[in-house]
Amino acid sequence: MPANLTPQYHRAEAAYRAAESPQEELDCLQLMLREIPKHKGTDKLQADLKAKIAKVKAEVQKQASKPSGKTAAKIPKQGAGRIVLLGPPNCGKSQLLAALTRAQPEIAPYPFTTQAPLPGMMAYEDCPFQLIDLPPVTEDFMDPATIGLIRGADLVFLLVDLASDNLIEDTQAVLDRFAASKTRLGRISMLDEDDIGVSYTQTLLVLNKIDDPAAAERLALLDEFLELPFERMQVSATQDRGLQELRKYVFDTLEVVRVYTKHPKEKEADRSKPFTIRKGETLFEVAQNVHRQMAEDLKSARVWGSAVHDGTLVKPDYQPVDGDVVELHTS
Ligand SMILES: Nc1nc2c(ncn2[C@@H]2O[C@H](COP(=O)(O)OP(=O)(O)O)[C@@H](O)[C@H]2O)c(=O)[nH]1
Ligand SMILES: [Mg+2]
Repeated sequence: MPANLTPQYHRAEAAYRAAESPQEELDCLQLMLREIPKHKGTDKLQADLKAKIAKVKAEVQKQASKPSGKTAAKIPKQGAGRIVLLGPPNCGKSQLLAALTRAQPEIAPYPFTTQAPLPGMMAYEDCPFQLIDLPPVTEDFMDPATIGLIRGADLVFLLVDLASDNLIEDTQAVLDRFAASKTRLGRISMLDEDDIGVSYTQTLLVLNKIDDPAAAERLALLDEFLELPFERMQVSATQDRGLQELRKYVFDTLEVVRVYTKHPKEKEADRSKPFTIRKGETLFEVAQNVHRQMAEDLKSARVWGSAVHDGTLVKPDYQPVDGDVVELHTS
């Protein structure tokens, strides 16, 4: 029997995939259990959810009973998506953050200069994305915040240092960290169908330092020894090579749709800042970005854009396309 899961369920599931802490996971799982249609076709899924809830509850309690040490302050999400920079020491994570954003991380030719996750905003045209520079990952070290940040991210940049003769071991060490964890690096972001605890975050292999004279040779070696089943791009963070392509990749891959709002009393749309949603989302999500109350009150809208005639009257479930101008009506 088909499960016929509702949009509400899928939304809760998407939030669960990206939950950054056991408490968040628990909240999402409980919402999923509430939203799941209760019939024979979902019996197994309901049982799985209940088992998962019991397990995560135990995790939450274990955490609560620990003396609260230094739990890093949560970095609020900003922009049209979050990308985290993952890699071994010295591969150029901080340099890349500095090249793509206005953040000013410490950059140095020795390891462990970056001690805490550091965010910055990267723009593709008028669309902002949040980049987070992470402390390095090695065989012996991983910052405790890293797992949650990866799980909650829309995209991981896995950096490889094409100027390092240790690139194979260093990259292997990073991959090993995630191979058996419940947060994994994947070709796409998704939940594992057979084990609902396991969450994959879409990963792009960012081959950095292509300006190094031996970069191509090292890359050939890397491919010979490691299976890296991700899409990839080659860049030089210091020489600004491949960076515009990288920005565009993020925009395209996250399927961002920019919507500009227009006030009914005004002729022109406000072009200063787009509201951003994902392909497949609706005017309801646009209105949510404007104001929570706006979303509740949204009745209809007029749309100017490439997919409709100018000023077409649409319902809140209309799915905007990139560049649409919308006039939201609450009455
Ligand atoms: N040649 C070259 N060096 C780079 C590039 N990106 C970073 N570096 C250098 O690599 C070293 C480590 O960079 P950093 O960003 O601190 O690495 P992190 O530990 O991954 O944050 C610094 O000396 C950077 O200047 C690049 O594209 N080409
Ligand atoms: Mg660094």
